Amino acid sequence: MIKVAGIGAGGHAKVLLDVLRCASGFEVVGLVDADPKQHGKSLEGVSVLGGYEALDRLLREGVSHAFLGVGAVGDNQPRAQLFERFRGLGFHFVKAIHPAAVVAASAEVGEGAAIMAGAVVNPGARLGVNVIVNTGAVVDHDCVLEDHVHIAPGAVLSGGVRVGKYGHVGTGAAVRQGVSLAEGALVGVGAVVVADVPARATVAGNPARVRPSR
Ligand code: JB2
Repeated sequence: MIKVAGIGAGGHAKVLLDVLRCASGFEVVGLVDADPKQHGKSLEGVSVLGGYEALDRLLREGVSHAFLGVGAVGDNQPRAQLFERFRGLGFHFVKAIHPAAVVAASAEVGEGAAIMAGAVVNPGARLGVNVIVNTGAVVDHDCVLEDHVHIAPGAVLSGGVRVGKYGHVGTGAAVRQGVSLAEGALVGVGAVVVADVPARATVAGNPARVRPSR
């Protein structure tokens, strides 16, 4: 059993706790949360031990694996900062892959990946570190998801799509084959993306068009 600490005690952490339980081989020993109101509570039967001081203590006690349970929908920079900070302190981020996800043998999956139930990652896909492929999302063959990308539930990326660092593809969106989303692009819920998206642009609609900058 690998002992694991969880960072965050909200909705995303709740799903990840179930993924790790179903995946087996992991024992989540506790959660930490920035919000003191969460301390002393429990989530899915796992205690919220405290804030970052609790994480330091776990590390000293030999718990050197973690998962990042902060989803931060639409802005992946906070997730990236947390990931880099705690990796810098010595934590290794586990790959949380639900047994009901399909991940091709030739797909590459980076440290800290979260691949939820019903997701499909097809052959030749390459996922960087701290990537989320959320419930029922499809990442087809030869897609490249750079570090800290989040593909939200039910989104579909056709073959050869590239999503730059920090990119977010919203729930139920569809992206045509071969399209590139540059760093920090945000695709709105249900958008149909048929052309490349510039860095840090927000696109929405069908066909997706660039919206005023964030
Ligand atoms: O820097 C942090 C930090 N920032 C927020 N450090 C730690 N340790 N905890 C942090 N948090 C905590 O994460 C908040 O205090 C809060 O308890 C939790 C976030 O919970 P929430 O349910 O608001 O969001 P989420 O990120 O778990 O889930 C969102 O993203 C998922 C992908 C939701 O929108 C979900 O519906 C979605 N599926």
